Amino acid sequence: MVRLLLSLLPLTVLFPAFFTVAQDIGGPGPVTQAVMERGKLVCGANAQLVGFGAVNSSGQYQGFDIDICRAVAAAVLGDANAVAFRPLVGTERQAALQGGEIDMMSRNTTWTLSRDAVWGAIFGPTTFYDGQGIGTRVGYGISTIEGLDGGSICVGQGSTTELNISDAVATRGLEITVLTFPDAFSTWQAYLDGRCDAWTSDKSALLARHATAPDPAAHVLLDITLSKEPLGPLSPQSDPQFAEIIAWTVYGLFTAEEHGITSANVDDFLDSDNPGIQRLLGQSGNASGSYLGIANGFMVEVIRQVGNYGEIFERNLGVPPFNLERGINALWTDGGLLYAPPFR
Ligand SMILES: N[C@@H](CCC(=O)N[C@@H](CS)C(=O)NCC(=O)O)C(=O)O
Repeated sequence: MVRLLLSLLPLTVLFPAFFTVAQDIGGPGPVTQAVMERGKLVCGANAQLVGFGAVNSSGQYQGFDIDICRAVAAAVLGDANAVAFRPLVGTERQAALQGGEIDMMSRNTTWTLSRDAVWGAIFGPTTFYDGQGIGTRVGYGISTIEGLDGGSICVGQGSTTELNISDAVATRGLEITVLTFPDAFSTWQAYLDGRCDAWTSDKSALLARHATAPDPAAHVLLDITLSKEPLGPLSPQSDPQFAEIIAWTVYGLFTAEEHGITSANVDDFLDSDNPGIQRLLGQSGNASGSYLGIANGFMVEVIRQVGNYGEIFERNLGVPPFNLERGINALWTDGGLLYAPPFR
């Protein structure tokens, strides 16, 4: 063995780049393999939340979470359009993941202990740091959660939201009737129909719904955050290698923004002499995707076809009618929480 290694030594000296690239993690896991054979990624998505995941007027899925699915398809298959979206309401998520109906999910889904353990999920990096809020009509004159005492609040079933609002009401000793609905659309509709004095969800969802309401200025968020809601992609525990691909695709989106690499200028960076950029893009013999069993330059296709994190955020959420601020979803270098480990 030692003799064999010694005899290989001159080769590693002569061709270090080859040996770096060849150190991959082995064959693809079962989910990656299925995606590759099918030539399509099946991504569980929201079809009802404009800005994050919704079907647009031309019948295409569009939104921040949708672009995360597309980025993973570009990473694994080299084609951001090779995605079949599977619409999921909140209560369908666990079964879709456990039944193998989807390869991954990117659908305003909060990372929690029980979802890790009971759903059998591996959560990827958080793509949107959120918190639960309460929305109400300006005309109702309610400005605090205590102002809802004796009233009612609408909430969607099968969500962290449903659990958090019960805690928030109980710990404050309030008498608020919590009305639950099977999906996001019926929850919002019930509130609009005046069946509840307020409604509660992730703040991003409240803002997105208010912004696209017939009368956006008629709705307001109370100045309260009831919980932490780290939203991000997830995949089945059966394939940790696929989970690594999702994780490093998201980290690659953060890192591309850090370096100022965009869909418009990525080609200018292919011969960059910055070693960090070479590693991100898998250029100059540096290993990148080969560690994950996918194309070494996977991030080139991801950035070229989908853009960096900042582009994804701005295109879907930074524009009217949402005009969302980056807030804590800024890069760590700008005082936010987005921080990727090194591509090395
Ligand atoms: N992030 C939360 C909530 C996700 C969610 O989809 N909530 C639905 C109810 S099931 C909702 O009402 N969303 C607001 C909307 O889409 O307007 C979770 O993972 O449970």
